[in-house]
Amino acid sequence: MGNYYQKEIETMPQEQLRALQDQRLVAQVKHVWDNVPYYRKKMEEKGVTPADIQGVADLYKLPFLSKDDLREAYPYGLLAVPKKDCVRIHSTSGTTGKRVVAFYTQHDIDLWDDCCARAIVAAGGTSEDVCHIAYGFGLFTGGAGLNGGSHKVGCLTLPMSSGNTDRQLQFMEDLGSTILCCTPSYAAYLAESIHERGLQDRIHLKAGIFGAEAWSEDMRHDIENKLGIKAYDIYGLTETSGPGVAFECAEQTGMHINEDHFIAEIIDPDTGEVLPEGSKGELVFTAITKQAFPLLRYRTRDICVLTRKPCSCGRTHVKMSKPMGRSDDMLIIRGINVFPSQIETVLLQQGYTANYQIIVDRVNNSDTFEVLVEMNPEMFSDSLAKITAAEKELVSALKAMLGIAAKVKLVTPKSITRSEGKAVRVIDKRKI
Ligand code: DLL
Repeated sequence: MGNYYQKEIETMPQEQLRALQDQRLVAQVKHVWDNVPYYRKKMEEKGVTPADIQGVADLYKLPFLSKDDLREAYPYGLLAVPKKDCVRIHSTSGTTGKRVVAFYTQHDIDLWDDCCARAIVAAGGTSEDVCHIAYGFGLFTGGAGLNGGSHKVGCLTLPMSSGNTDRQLQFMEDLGSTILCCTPSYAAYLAESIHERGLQDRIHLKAGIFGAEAWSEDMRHDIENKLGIKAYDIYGLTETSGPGVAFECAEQTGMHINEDHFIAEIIDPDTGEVLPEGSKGELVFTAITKQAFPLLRYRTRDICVLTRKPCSCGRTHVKMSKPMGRSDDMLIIRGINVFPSQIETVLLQQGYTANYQIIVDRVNNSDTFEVLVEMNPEMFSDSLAKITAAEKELVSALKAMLGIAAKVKLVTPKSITRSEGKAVRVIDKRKI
């Protein structure tokens, strides 16, 4: 069965796993009740106390947490340990520009690294491998998470970060990278660059661990064929530590959720009702081992399906499908989370109206991102140079808010079609 990392836990019989979750959940609810007044108040409002939670079967009694709670409690309101016990912060964009901030103790980092190590091992990684990490390093969790996991597996780790394709390819060739970790769109771009430069014979990759954004089976096959590798999906979100909440094994029919650390539920996004296994709905996570930022019943807004069908790899942990969409309006463009409301905030701050349209497409496996903005009537007679300068200003303001570059086009007033119902702010042409 290959080289298993933490095999005992990953192949634990389901009843035993459930008992472990029961015990960890009870302790976690107490920890949160004792240390997070914000969540305690939510529990009190729902008339629930820790005594009501004896195990996973009682989970439904707890209140949900959402991105709005994170915004309300920003920055320290959900912290469950003294600040002095935290060693790291990661962050991602929030709904109106306020960032989501996640905190980690050293123990949290250690468990997170374990989760990422499992993903690397499931992709065939061993201490013989050279693990090339081209996810961004910094506030984004991708680089740090896979870096920690790679160390645990004992791979020779290359913390490349993203960008600078020439250097990526040079190191990949010179150092003999065997596992590539990055977003699927960057993997596709690297694959194309390798072909354009005729480097196929000098690259020795065998596997890729790609996630942080949606990617189709077609895209998987394209990357696999171009790079001569097996491409594995990996899932996670900043709020639950980062990548490694779930990962694919060689069967490639969904991602095993690390159930010793996270309890997964599927709910109806409209009513909040818990749905039976196999139903399509919103994924909700309860973190049962995290110390610093232990979110209970956190609504991910990702729509997917869970299955407990036995897997040929021997792992017993539940599998989630690839996310099939979102129950909110968040877009993921080149791996970055973008909310239309953030764009609106920038436009209003800069004196424009809220008449805009976001056009996203995928050309040559890379996302394009354009924002059409109606100019104000007084700008209509401005010179081309003045309009170009205004567009440039908007490009920088949007970049500062979103952390990603958009193409901005100022269009004539009233030229963006008005809708009779909800405004059509986003045209997403990507087929994923
Ligand atoms: O994207 C963490 C991550 C880094 C995952 C590297 C995998 C690899 P956030 O920036 O907080 O965290 O974005 C989380 O990204 O709710 C999903 O909507 C989406 N997402 C993450 N992984 C996948 C995936 C990281 N494999 C949000 N497929 C999540 C589709 C994904 N969507």
